[in-house]
Amino acid sequence: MGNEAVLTQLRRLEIETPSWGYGNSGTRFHVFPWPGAARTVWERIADAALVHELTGCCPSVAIHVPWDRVDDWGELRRQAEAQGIRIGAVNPNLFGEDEYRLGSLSNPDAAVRRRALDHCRECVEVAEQVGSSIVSLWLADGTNYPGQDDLRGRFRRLVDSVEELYAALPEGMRLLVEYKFFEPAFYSTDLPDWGTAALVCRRVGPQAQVLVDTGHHPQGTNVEQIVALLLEEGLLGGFHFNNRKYADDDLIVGSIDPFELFRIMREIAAARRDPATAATAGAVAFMIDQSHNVEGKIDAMIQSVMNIQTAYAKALLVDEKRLAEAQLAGDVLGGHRILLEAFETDVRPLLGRLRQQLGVAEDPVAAFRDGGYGADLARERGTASVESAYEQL
Ligand code: RM4
Ligand code: MN
Ligand code: MN
Repeated sequence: MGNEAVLTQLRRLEIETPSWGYGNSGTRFHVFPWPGAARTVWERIADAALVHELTGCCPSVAIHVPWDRVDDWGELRRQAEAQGIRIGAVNPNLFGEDEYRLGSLSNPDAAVRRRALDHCRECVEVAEQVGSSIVSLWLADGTNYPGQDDLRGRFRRLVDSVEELYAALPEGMRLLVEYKFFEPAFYSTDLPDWGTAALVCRRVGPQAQVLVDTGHHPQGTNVEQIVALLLEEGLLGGFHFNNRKYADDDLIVGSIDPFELFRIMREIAAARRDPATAATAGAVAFMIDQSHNVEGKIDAMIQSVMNIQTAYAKALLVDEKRLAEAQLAGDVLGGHRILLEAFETDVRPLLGRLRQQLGVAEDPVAAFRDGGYGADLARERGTASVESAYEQL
């Protein structure tokens, strides 16, 4: 693909940032408060709007309920829109209540399952009110010990619950089902992998698709192959981008393994060109799910956005025609080198042009850092003490 065509594709890339990435977060050991970090949902929306202003490519913000609960969802929508962004995926929270000790949608107790389901249905209504078309489901459900619960029984309860939730989806709204291999459950997790998530989606219907959180796989997993297979099956709904070294680290996207990010984005780029997968690939939601423990929030988010753009630019530069020829000819190293050629291309000049076209600075992180935003926010908001469970995550 030539540079102009690459620019056209890059201009279409929209990345959603998470409200929960703007507040203070930490580990179970400590939460280090960051001066000026957002304290309320209104401040989180404002920070997401600032990221959009500086990058030109983050027009929506995901919310988590009840962390971002407000009395008037219409007002939240208006506030976001007044600042140039919209509300994106609505994430029900099925792990923050005492009653979820043994799970939410697959809890052995029918009354708990019902309340979890009611909360999910409430999130569908919230999505309608804020003008969003995605409800994103991640479950902490699982068990800690062999024998704690019946594994087939848990799956059956889960599917029954998701079926009921699916029935509440209005036309055009998607349910994205996210998996994670462990944590907080340590022996079994009810949605541990893409295969299980895909099975659940297939059981309920086409408005349900899988969400791939890049940090939710065991060491060494070939994430781009998962992406390729889900695309091929029409089942890839979206991403939660972040990076990991050991577990669900939620580090800056592309910070540990930019080559993996490139390989993932290349599957997207290739699938968008293939008529068999173009529709699925074109509807994939690119979302960031990140939390910052020792670094600032806003510039880290912007860095993630830039790293995704970099990886996508390189992915678009892959010479797919020559690659297909090398593959057909059985030229193993030749095919590999075609990928490397794209990965090693310096795309900074191209991204500079993209940002010129988007009307933002060539280096949005530097624009944030040099623009005095951090100091202004710190002055305005102070250094928040860590006062809620949300900030302990
Ligand atoms: C989970 C998962 C979810 C996110 C929560 C906060 O590990 O990644 O997507 O909403 O963390
Ligand atoms: Mn996630
Ligand atoms: Mn996670």
